[in-house]
Amino acid sequence: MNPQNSSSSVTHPRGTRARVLLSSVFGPYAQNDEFGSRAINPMELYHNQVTRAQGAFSLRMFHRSWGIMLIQANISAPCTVLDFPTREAFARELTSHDYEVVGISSIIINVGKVREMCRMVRQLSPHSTIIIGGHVTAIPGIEHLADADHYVRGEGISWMRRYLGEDVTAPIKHPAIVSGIQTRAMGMRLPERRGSTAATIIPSVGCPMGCSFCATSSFFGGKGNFCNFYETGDELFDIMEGFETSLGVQTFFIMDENFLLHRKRALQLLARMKAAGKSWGMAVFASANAIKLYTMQELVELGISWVWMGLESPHSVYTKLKGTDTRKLTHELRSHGIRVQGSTIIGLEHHTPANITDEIEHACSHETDFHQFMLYTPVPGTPLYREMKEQGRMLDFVDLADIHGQFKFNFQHAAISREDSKRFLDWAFLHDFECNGPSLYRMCQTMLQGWRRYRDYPDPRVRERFAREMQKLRTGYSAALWAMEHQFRSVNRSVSEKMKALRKDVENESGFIARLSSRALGPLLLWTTRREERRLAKGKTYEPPTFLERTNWAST
Ligand code: B12
Ligand code: SF4
Repeated sequence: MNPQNSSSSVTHPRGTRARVLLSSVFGPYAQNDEFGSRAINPMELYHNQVTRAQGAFSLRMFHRSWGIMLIQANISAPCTVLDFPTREAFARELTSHDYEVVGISSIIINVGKVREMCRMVRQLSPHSTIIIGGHVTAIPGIEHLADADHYVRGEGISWMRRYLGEDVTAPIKHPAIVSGIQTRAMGMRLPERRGSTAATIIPSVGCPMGCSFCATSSFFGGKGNFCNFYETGDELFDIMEGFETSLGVQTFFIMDENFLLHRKRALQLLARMKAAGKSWGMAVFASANAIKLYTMQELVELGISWVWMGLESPHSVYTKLKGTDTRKLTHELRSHGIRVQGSTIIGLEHHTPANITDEIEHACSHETDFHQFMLYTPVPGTPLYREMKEQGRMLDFVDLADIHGQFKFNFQHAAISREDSKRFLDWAFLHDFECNGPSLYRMCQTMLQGWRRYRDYPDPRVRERFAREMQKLRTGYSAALWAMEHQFRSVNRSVSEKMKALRKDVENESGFIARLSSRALGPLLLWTTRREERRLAKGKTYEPPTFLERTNWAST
């Protein structure tokens, strides 16, 4: 239980019989509106903050609101989750059922929507108790911005259980979560076959590293603290095995801010995987110093196929990078078939107009598979925010809806202006794309390296995993390489030549199938890519579908 939670001892008079609606904020998201939606800030992970300069090559997908899904799975009260509603759908749900409790989940930028949703609840379902949870509650004075009854800071499952008079110490049940929804790339929607998309596993929330700018860390207790839902590798193994059966998956997106930091748990999971012959793949977030706790063999045997890692400037002061040559590490990981998603902050304290381009070039020289760039952003609730506030450097006129790290500085930087911050950020994305090519191509490079290195590895689990990846390379990806190579000729000829060489390598390794697929499907993908470029140029955006899920429900 987080001590910052408001009203932590209050319980609802109907206890676990109270009907609960849990909702994320309403859409649409990827367009400018009066509630704080911004075209620049779509409800998409990659297209928002990673591949957004990659045009039709950008990887596009949505992710569900896992916080409310976890809460729903862990209360026994009748509960509805409404995810990505429209305003109309939210109003309809409020009026068509009698909810005693309405919980709204949001991050800071969407506070305008939270305010509107509270107003709607007061009007349409005046007897409901309104609870606001998630990062939005880190805003100082949130009580004056949105009219709720409770503002829940930090971990929400235990708060909700206590509020409903349920057992706070009961084990956490993990809901079955398909990680990405409606994935598209190069103008094509990928088929959503059973098991084709990873399952999300959430072992914990928060991060004990406590970097001063980090909202996730500070929201769950800051340096030295975090909330662990599953302490042991055994628990994780059982959950993963369950989803292998129910969802048909063999890959997992581990949503833990620093999964590899917990070495004992990871190695216990590895031992169970080995004993049961599990050829699973895992995408994880991990800091460079945590990755260094493992040998490459351990990482590969654990099934680590994707690492999201901070690559701050060599001159930064963050302990997560201490003593690590991140370029060497990135190169090494990729040579073992592990895709690297780098994350670089633009506008650190020591950045100036004179050194920032070198720093961005240094970041791009890592040649990661994916690269996220974010503006250095003091976010309410973080130590950095408090520090900037004390120094009188926060720009108080900036709308909260614009504090998402992809627009302009929200504070007075020592050397870089607010306008230039956006220019440097945009250039970073573009430069990475133009120098290194589409992320889809870079992934293919890494997958081939992994397969070549591990195809004869003694552990059959590892061989099987790389063989699965190679199967994708010789079919769909091979066709994508053909199309990328042709489309990229006008952007960067030398990168296009490298794509061609890679495609030839894949074909040489796989023979007829890869050649057939690149020649037959490649031109089709080139056509869909160009069609998508035209659509994007006309302003096409994508929105997630609405989900409505009820549990413990008996209709009235
Ligand atoms: C998945 C994710 C997304 C998904 C969105 C999924 C969705 N449906 O909303 C995508 C990729 C689209 C996304 C986009 C963005 N995101 Co995001 N995202 C995350 C991420 C990685 C995981 C969130 C998660 O599910 N965590 C696990 C769950 C269990 O934790 P939780 O949501 O916090 O929920 C717990 C509590 O908060 C609480 N709780 C939550 N809701 C409720 C509701 C009630 C009623 C109660 C009682 C409690 C409660 O209980 C839960 C269990 O303990 C987090 C980082 C992180 N590790 O949390 C960033 C994070 C939430 N995102 C963030 C940001 C800034 C963004 C973007 C603005 C980024 C950008 N510029 O690209 C955009 C905004 C898009 C938009 N238009 O809204 C910030 C929020 C900062 C802040 N202080 O507000 C975070 C914390 C990352 C960071 N460290 O900066 N994001
Ligand atoms: S290591 Fe990453 S998740 Fe952990 S506090 Fe630092 S920035 Fe946040």
